[in-house]
This record gives sequence, structure tokens and C-alpha cells, in this order.
Amino acid sequence: MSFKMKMEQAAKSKGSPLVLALDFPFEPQQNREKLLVKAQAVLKAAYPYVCAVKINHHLTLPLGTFDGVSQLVEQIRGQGLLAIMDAKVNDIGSTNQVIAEYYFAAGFDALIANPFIGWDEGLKPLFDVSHRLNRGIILLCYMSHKGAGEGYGQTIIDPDTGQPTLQYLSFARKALQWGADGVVVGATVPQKIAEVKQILDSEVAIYSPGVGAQGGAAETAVKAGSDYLIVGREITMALDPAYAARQLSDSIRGI
Ligand code: BMP
Repeated sequence: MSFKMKMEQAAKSKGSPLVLALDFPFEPQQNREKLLVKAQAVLKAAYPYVCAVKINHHLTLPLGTFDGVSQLVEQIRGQGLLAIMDAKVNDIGSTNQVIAEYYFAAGFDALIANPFIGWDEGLKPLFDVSHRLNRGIILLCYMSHKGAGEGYGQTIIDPDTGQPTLQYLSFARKALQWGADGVVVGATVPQKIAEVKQILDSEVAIYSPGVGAQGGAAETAVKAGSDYLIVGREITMALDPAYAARQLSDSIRGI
């Protein structure tokens, strides 16, 4: 079964399209053990209300991929959730392949990658290894931060048609053509979610970070066409992460 289908099943069985971004602020060296314990506790509290967990450098840097993080990945998968590594893979193909092989060996179900690197000798080796190991690739399409427009929002000349087009719409079309499992479009730009949805329909899922701490609204993003919401600080920094995750999940149920 493809990663895209596994996500659909997990979201259905959990009754939630939330992807927990398991991010925490910097901890000095002596507190690494404490950081792992905190991450495990938040995961345990929030897991009934999410369908997947996204891990970023916030945890791989201090805990190490094959030490602390692989323990978390085991906990994530043991609870019936999918594990996504937000590496934003962004290098030449042979390097991307090694990055992917390590993260997939650590148990991750999918990787996030940057489409600016292009296909030949860039993304293709990454897609090849993910297909070989039956894992998923999610591509950035339009990021959630204010400066995203400088890259993803540029007007470019489409090499196929010779016509001007927007970079993020071109990335959406490429995600479809390349068979990506998902794209990232910020919850902070609901109009762009709707435009990308028009291109992708249900073929490629839309993942939207930026809810809460970055100013995006969960309900607006879902109404615009997001399939999954990626949420970090709103849950991880809450006094009661289980309550925060449940509230958020309830707020979008049935939309
Ligand atoms: P938060 O909900 O705390 O803002 O976290 C969002 C998470 O999603 C972070 O891990 C961030 O690195 C990631 N992210 C994002 O915020 N915007 C993007 O466009 C792409 C991301 O991966």
C-alpha cells in the first residue's frame, strides 16, 4: 500500500487529519535525556487525536537519528501512526539517496523534500529509493512563512509552454506528474491551498503547517482544501497537550 493510502487509512481510523509536529525549543546538552522524556510524554498524550507525527531537526540534532529518534519512531508506529521526517531534502541525487536510505532505515514512512532541486539527478533518485522501499515523498509547494513568496511565489516561464506561470502552481503540476504522495502548502495562505487543490484534486494530498503559532486557522485551511494539518507548538507547548490536540481535532471534525 502506498504512503498516501496509509495516511488516508490512519486519518480515517483515528478520525483526525492532524499531523503532530513533535518540535521543542533548544535544550542545553545536559538536558537531552529530559528532551526525549518530554517528547515521549507529549506523544503519549496527543496520539489519540493525530494520524501521523512529523519529526524535524529539533529532535534529530540533539537526540541522534539512530538513538533517541528511532525510539520515538518505534513508539509512533507502535501506536498505529505514521512517521514523517521533515528533512526538506535538498541536495544532488546521490546525496539525497543516502539521506533517504538512512531515514528509511531508522523507520520513517515518508520524507519531505524540496522541489527546487529539480528531477534529473535531484529528486529522481529520491523517488526511486522511496518506491523501492515502499515509502512516501512529500514536496514543498508553498511554505507557510512570510518570505515564502520570494521563491515559491515567483512568476516563472514554464519551459513546456513558454508561458508565464507561478512557481507554486508549476510545483503542484510537477508533484502530480512525478507521483508525489503529498505537497506542503501553508495554512497561512488558504487562497493558495484552493488553487493547488484545483490542480491536485484527490491525486496528491495537501499538508498544511502554520496553524496557531504562525497565525493560520485550522478551519479555513480545511475548507480551502487541506487534507492534513501539521501542528507543532499549539500542541507541544500547551500546558495540556492532550486537551489542545483534542480541541483542534474536534474543531475540524465534519468539515
Ligand atoms: P508550528 O505549528 O509550531 O508552527 O510548527 C510547524 C512545523 O512545520 C515546524 O516543524 C516547521 O518547521 C514545519 N513547516 C512549516 O512550519 N512551514 C512550512 O512551510 C513547512 C514546514 O515543514
